[in-house]
Amino acid sequence: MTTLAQYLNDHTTNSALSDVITTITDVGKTISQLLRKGALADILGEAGNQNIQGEEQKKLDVLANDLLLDALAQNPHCAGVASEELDDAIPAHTDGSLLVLFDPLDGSSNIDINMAVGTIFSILPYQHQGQTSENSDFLQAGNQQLAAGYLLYGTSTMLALTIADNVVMFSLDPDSGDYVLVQNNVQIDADTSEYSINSSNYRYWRAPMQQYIDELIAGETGVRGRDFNTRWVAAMVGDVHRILCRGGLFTYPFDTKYANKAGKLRLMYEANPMSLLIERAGGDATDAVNRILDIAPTDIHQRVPVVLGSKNEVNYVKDLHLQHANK
Ligand code: AFP
Repeated sequence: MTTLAQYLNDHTTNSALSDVITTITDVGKTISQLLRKGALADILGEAGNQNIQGEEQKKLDVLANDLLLDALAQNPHCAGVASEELDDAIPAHTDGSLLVLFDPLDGSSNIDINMAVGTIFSILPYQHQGQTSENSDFLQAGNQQLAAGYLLYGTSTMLALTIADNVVMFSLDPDSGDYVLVQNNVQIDADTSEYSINSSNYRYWRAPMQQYIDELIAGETGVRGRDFNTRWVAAMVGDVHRILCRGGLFTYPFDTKYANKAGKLRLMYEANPMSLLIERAGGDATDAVNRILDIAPTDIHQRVPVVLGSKNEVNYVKDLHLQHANK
């Protein structure tokens, strides 16, 4: 049995990185315990305010956010923290070497119905040690991430993590309180017959995405010549976890539903960390055409269309978009 502590000890010489990952995953244990108690811990329901994205916050969004902020503020390696729930990044220790970004509680609409939710995190290097960190320090492309991962609070609590080139999964043992390695070197098949999309937005998509989904629905009667199946967890953590386990394609594409949103997902808190996991597991992650990890961010809260998962399927979507662009 390899615990997370042993794994970090064996796989990175960056003790600051290990320490920050430990801080985040320790908070994950607390969030997991709160979720197990559910209504009994008075954590369900609305918080009564909105976040920077204009979204209603749940009590657990606020609680998970505060728990992570408090813990990371005490970690001397953390130079600053940016959260999906905060207007601006918060500076921490000027001597810290790391910046942490997180979505404290992904899949908020699942909280009150006892379905899977998660915490997503991304860790970047801090370039200006000795100075107070600012929003602009976080504006690094996803390919600069030193580590990324998520905690999935499902039927069991799992941690998916990538440091160096490897993607690994741990299960939280509720008896010992340890994260125990359950899968090393996670790899995704290049082909799949499973896809995830919120089809209720169909009329807001661009033509190539509509064509793609039409082809999948036509199945063996259409150009793809085989049937496809749909799954939608409504928490990206859940959908990405399924893809890491058995392949698939996940997309939250560009849509025109809201004028100011290029799709729904956040580049820094959702798309980048998930893209690093998926790419390192042998998949691809694009905004339909371009590699997500190479996007130069201009705003810590910017949104990006996301198409990720099994390589051949992601490339199929890309080809359709390029064909339409060249018409
Ligand atoms: P929250 O960030 O509000 O928890 O939303 C979750 C999410 O960003 C992502 O995890 C899901 O895939 C997606 O939203 C679900 O969106 P729809 O409600 O539009 O299906």
